[in-house]
Amino acid sequence: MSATQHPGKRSPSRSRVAPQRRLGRWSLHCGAMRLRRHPGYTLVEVAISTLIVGVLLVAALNTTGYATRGQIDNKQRAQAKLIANAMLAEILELPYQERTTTPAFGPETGEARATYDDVDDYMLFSDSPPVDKQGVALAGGEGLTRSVVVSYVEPDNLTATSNTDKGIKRIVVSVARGGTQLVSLTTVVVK
Ligand SMILES: [Ca+2]
Repeated sequence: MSATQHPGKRSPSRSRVAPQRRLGRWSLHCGAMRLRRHPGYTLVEVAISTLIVGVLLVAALNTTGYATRGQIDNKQRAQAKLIANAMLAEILELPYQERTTTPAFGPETGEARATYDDVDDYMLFSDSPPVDKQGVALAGGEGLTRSVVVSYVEPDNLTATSNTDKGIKRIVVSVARGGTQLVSLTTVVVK
């Protein structure tokens, strides 16, 4: 201590150094605490980590499964739509009704698909697996069932069926797999 320093006061150099030393001791202390508290991973920590990783892995696999299933569903629906459209195109090539004075609703006597010649001949038609008019199986149709419903409908409400011919027929073509409908297409034809 120099002669000019007050006995009760710390020197400026000590006051500047002290905080650093305190910080140093604190850091070492904290480091020592960490070493004491975490000498390594405990069994509990390992178990929890394993559980978390397991849960995340299951979630990731589930997400992948859903995505794959979604892709398969989309592919099946796209194929079903093609097959339904093929039937609609086949029906829409034909006239509104049989060219007789007393047309029947549904196939006339002796008609089969190869000789269907008007729209309502397809009433309640169904094929499984779907085939074309010549009987050739359609690609991707394995396990699918295609069905057709033809109805008279009200001119001012196309969703309402009519018991009599009012000049409009509704055609619905559906494709299902195992009883589950994949696609349903609807159109109307006018007399
Ligand atoms: Ca006919």
